[in-house]
Amino acid sequence: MATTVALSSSLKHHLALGVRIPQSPALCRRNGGRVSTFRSFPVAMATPLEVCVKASVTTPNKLGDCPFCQRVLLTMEEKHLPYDMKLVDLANKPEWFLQISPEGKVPVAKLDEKWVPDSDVIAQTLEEKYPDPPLATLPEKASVGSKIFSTFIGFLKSKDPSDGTEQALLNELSSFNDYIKENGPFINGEKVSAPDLSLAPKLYHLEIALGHYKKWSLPDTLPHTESYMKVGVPK
Ligand SMILES: N[C@@H](CCC(=O)N[C@@H](CS)C(=O)NCC(=O)O)C(=O)O
Repeated sequence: MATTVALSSSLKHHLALGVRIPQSPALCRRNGGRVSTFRSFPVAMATPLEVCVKASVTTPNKLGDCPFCQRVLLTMEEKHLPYDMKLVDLANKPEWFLQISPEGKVPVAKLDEKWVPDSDVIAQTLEEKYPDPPLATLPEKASVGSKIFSTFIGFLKSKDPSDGTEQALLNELSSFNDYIKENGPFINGEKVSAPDLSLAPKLYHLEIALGHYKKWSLPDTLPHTESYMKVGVPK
């Protein structure tokens, strides 16, 4: 399944393997604190899309742990769009960045000569401007798994083991498990779609953060969620 491999490869590169984007060294240039990276794709696009994303706090010149940025990059990858990635140190935001993102948030992408914030808006705009391959789903599918991230953050921040936050997360993961069992392997069935590109990076963060801070792991009772979490490529 070509798309499966593409998502797997993208996620591995972005998330698991030190977040490198497949690139030609000749196309990677560094200027000041910025790293500009773009891939060459066989698309009729003169200039790569510019996108500001979070820089790693531990490794210089690497993509950081922002699932919203990763969603935008994955969307560009799935749509075979060349992009020019600017890594932003969120602990020390440069002036050029604050001018294009007054709220100081990433991701921000330059679309039609305008800097556009927010991964929801960027993904939607990319879908409208570059409809091929289509990634949109029916509205009822677009919201599948959409409460997992907020319940994960609730549990992560919780200091009281009996406050119900773990159970709230388990309920969402369990609903997702049932959904994927019936409808998978991806949210829209056989093919990757926009909600997968939003959810997969968040599940990756969930696994790493809860494993590290709470010594928590997904229960064996959720095998479909687990296989989906294996870089978004269900077995
Ligand atoms: N709703 C926004 C959320 C973006 C967001 O919260 N980004 C975080 C990084 S993961 C950020 O830029 N935070 C600003 C900061 O840390 O100073 C989206 O979907 O793009």
